[in-house]
Amino acid sequence: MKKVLSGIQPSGSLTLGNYIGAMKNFVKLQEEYECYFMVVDLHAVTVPQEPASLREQSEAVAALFIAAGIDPARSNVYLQSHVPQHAELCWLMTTLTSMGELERMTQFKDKSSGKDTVGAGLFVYPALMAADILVYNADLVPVGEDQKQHLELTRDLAGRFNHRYGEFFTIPEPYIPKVGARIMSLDDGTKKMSKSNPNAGSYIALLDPPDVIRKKISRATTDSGREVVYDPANKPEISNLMSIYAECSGLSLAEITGRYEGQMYGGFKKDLAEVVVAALEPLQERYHEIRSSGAITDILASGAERARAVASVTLQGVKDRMGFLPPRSK
Ligand code: ATP
Ligand code: LTN
Repeated sequence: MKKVLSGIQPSGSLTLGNYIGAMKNFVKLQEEYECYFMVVDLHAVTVPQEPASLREQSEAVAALFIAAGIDPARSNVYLQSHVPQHAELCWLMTTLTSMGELERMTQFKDKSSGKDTVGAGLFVYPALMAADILVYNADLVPVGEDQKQHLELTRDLAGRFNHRYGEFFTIPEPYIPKVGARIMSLDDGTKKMSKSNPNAGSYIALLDPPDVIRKKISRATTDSGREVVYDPANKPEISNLMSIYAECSGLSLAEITGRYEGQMYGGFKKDLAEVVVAALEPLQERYHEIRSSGAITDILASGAERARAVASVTLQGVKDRMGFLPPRSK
């Protein structure tokens, strides 16, 4: 069975961007693949995290995976830090990665710009992501558009290892949705919606109550003009809202354009708010059930156990090929 792997950082409250760009595809792919879905807590600490909120968000993200429809009996759901092989393989991967490659990563440039000090972990972040993927020999990696560059580096590193030490790693393919791969911020149609944006009005969190969702959508900035037409190059803001509508309702962009022909933004936004509220309602209900049941602890324990079994075999293979002596008992 082919393998799928992906991860989401517990660096804030998950947004509609995370859901549309990544999680929706996790749910779809679990039908046909052996799946590994991680809460990437080691990645989250590449920028400062408050310990109590890291603990809370790690469990919340895992519960949202399940609430979104990931079946823990079928897919492995776990925390990255519970599988130490990720960090160990990351170290080996950094030895294959050049400084120049890491300097070219746009996520690093965005997250480090304007900061007085930047942790080295933020710089080597892509080597950890490569280790995450390669340690299971994943075939497919469902992510949003912003992760494409990291995936390309992962493919290069896998190829480099194979070339130097002999065929070993599977070269993974990205799996990026056609619509919704880059949901934009509600306050700025040129920036991606992001859970770590300090302005909570810029994103819709999956756990936002209905009235908060309505308020955020009514305040979302829209392009000048009044027609509801999909034109991302010239009208990024209304086009973004239309993508959200399409992804939450199941209607196509053409159907939405037809439905709102000749109408103004106001009515469209009101309907959009109801479409989003209805799409998130069942997910929110399941989330609260899962959290109060306490089932997450066991789900994470068995997910990590299965993941460690696979990851340790790959890591041993890497170390053998690189020339590390195996530990021997006396
Ligand atoms: P942060 O702001 O803390 O960097 P983030 O909101 O960008 O976080 P990640 O944990 O980095 O979220 O991303 C998890 C997954 O969600 C990735 O596959 C990423 O590509 C996808 N994703 C994140 N934001 C969006 C977005 N605005 N549109 C589509 N997909 C997204
Ligand atoms: N860098 C990703 C999160 C991530 C990931 C992964 C995604 C960490 N490891 C492995 C896919 C596969 C991000 O979304 N910021």
